[in-house]
Amino acid sequence: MQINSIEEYQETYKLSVDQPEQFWAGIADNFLWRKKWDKVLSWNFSEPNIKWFEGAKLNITENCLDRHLAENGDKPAIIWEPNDPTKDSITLSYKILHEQVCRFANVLKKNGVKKGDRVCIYMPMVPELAVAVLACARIGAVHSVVFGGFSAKSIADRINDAECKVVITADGAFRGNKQIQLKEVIDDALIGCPTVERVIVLTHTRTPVSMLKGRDIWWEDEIKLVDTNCPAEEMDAEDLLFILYTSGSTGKPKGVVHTIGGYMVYAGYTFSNVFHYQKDEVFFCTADIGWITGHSYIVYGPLSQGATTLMFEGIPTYPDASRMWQVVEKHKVNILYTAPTAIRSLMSFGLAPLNGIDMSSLRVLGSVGEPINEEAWHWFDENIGKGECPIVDTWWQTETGGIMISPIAFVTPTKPSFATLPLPGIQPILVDEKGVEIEGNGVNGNLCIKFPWPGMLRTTYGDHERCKLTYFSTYENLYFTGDGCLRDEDGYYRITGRVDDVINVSGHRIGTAEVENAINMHAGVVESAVVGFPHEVKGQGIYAFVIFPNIHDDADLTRKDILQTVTRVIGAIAKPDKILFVTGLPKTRSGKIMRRILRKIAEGDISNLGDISTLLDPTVVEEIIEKSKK
Ligand code: 6R9
Repeated sequence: MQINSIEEYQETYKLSVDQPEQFWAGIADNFLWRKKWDKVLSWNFSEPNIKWFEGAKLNITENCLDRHLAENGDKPAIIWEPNDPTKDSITLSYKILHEQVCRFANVLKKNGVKKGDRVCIYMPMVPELAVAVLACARIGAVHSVVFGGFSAKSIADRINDAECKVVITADGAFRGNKQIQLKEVIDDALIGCPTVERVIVLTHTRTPVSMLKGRDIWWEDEIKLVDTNCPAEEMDAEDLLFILYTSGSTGKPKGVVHTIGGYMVYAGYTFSNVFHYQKDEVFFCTADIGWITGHSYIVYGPLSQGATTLMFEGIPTYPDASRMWQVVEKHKVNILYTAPTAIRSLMSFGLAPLNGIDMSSLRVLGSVGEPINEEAWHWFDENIGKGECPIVDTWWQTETGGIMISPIAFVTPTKPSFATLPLPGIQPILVDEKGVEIEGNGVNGNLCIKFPWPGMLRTTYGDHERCKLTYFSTYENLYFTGDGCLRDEDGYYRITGRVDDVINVSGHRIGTAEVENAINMHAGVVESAVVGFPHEVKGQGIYAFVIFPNIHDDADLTRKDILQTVTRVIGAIAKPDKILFVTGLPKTRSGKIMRRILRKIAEGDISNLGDISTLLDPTVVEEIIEKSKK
């Protein structure tokens, strides 16, 4: 299923558009099915109702584990590199990983988890996280992984939305020189989560934790009570595999739902092709499994292809700025898939951290999560790839399940900051505000997709209407991505960023409304408006304009207090970089905040604020500008 030349790409692309069902059936044939499908695809984007490989039966863990055992049982499936470089790394062969997954799946069963039940996973980046994810899939439970940086309240909201029965966590997590008390956060979260019956706790940091009788049990104790024999549950292709929450332009995060068959085919196909993965190579994706990139390209994509996937617990700058490169050297990484924010942050340390490090094993480099600026692209290319490794700038989303627009390594000629061309099966179109297609090249528009692909979301958990409204109602019969996009003279795509009220901070999506809600919960705050602004390392930073009439004495302390509240409500990742206290916000006569103006001010571009005559009170703009200069 690998494409090896640009001609082959063009032929494959044509087939995938002319005969999508035939094309995807051919790709799906490379996977293990207990029973093949009756129908490849049925769909409409109006409800939406999307079904791939209907009637097929499978278990994704048989694709990720069992099918590799005969020939590759001893091959490393997961290599784990700990936060602390003086500690040993761990390698799990396919055989061992299979055993651990089966064993832990039996633990879940013993604790009452059944097919279809939802399980929340809040864990550090340790091999047991992958084991927990796969164990859920083994028995047909639906996992909902929550990133370790979210607050108790965010976790509680997610647990309640999905009505999770079990939580899997650890005592704590190491992140650089910090420790995160995961179990404590879970304890706080569970005060308001009536559906949770069990909490399974892995020992990792050995920090003291409270264990509630009748609810909390230790991972290490439980696995001793079960054996490693756990036949995989037979699942329908359209059964739920997982829920992953993501921010949108409205207040509450949505539970994006992916189903088993289509997601598996899409994650596996895109992994194999985009990175041109070769047998025995080591693939290193630096994302956290708490995000979609980790789901698709640490766990499911690589394992479905029998690849060796490297899991890194730490951060690129701990104990120093050479750490990521040392990990590449130590494990002879062949493919490195990381984020522009990491590149920019490491770039700022200059070339010294690269001294004496042998990264000649590298063959392919990848970027994901946000637009990569040309400077970072060239730095990555010259200093890490030595001009010899193709860079695949992969555009995709939580909702798309896998990479959508991207070069194929060694096939597609790259161009800095361009995601280049759609993968086979992906039909992008650009539309104007009214939804009219913008044809031809050298044009800008809102990026939509006009035909289904197997990895696409099926619904938003518990609220199908929301899925319809968010993605399928802006433009009729199109999936709307929320991104703006340029198609240049060569027909190459460059993603220009979100066109909705979502800020992309270090590759993480944060809804402005979510941050505003959190700020507004702070005592004394009357109102707030949040926008993004260009940030050297993070890509975008968060700028908050806050009305707080009675700051008694210390405005700086009040700022810090507000940051505390945001950390409590959402998590540290949503903390504003700047807070400006103002007495009014620019509003239209109908009461809508004009973010366009605030965005300009946050960017420091006040020369051209556009038409402000429709404002209720244009003088507030002057006040904000004056204050922003201080
Ligand atoms: C995979 C992932 C999705 C949003 C997406 C877009 C931005 C992702 C990008 C990119 C430019 C790239 N984005 N990859 N922008 N170039 N290569 O990141 O999923 O967390 O859901 O974010 O990220 O704005 O809409 P997710």
